[in-house]
Amino acid sequence: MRGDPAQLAARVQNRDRRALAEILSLVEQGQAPPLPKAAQQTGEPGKRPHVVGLAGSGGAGKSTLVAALVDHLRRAGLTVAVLASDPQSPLTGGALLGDRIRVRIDPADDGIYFRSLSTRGAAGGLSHAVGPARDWLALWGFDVVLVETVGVGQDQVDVRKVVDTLVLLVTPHTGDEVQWEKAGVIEVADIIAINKSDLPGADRVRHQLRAALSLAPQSAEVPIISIVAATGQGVPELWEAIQSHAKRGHSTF
Ligand SMILES: Nc1nc2c(ncn2[C@@H]2O[C@H](COP(=O)(O)OP(=O)(O)O)[C@@H](O)[C@H]2O)c(=O)[nH]1
Ligand SMILES: [Mg+2]
Repeated sequence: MRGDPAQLAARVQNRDRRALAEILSLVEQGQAPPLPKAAQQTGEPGKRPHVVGLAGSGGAGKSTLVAALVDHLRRAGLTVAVLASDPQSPLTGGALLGDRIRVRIDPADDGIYFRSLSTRGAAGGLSHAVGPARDWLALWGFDVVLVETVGVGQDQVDVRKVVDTLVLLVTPHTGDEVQWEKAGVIEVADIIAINKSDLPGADRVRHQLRAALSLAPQSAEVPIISIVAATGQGVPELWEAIQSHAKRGHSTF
């Protein structure tokens, strides 16, 4: 039966992409069944994916970073699912990313799954879908789940609750500085990535961020990593920082 949790679970476990698409449509509608008990028991314990949130203003380079991270992680032999609030898939390099991006992802690669979730303007947006989606993606056996969230503000704070590691993307020259503090955004970031570090102003932003972070005792140790998502520069270092964060056990669920 379509939508039957036990059958869906069996199919997802057998890595049936259509079953995964079906379950994520239910997630999108807020109607995802909980993972059946039997599926929970057969799932490998400890094989939970590392859920990484990528937050930042529109145009900060989140989709570009998704593509660069996926490329890096696939080379490392890790499987990756992407949940995005941006319908533009970074993996197929559509009009938005166009020719600018050097990283190319093989659309036929079975170790990648991309899904954009419409959030229907609900408060909390994508963050409400991540929790239910995570269990099903774990059942499939993904190593990493990347969550791309749009905008700055409350939604990011909510996303903090459903990801293991939250990376905040900032860029030089965006005038974001004021907003970070207003929205309380830097306080919820585990790692800050300064993207577009190929552009002037990256050092200035780094100093401003360091100064702002030093005011909050819990944020003084937050790593600031300079990256150029468009070329993949700094992406291995960013992944190192994400892994170190996970190893320190800063998991929220
Ligand atoms: N110069 C420069 N441009 C970048 C870099 N990363 C992304 N971009 C560009 O920034 C724009 C927005 O990127 P996108 O990934 O769509 O941002 P998103 O809205 O946060 O998902 C695109 O034109 C990208 O090509 C970078 O490292 N350097
Ligand atoms: Mg995007």
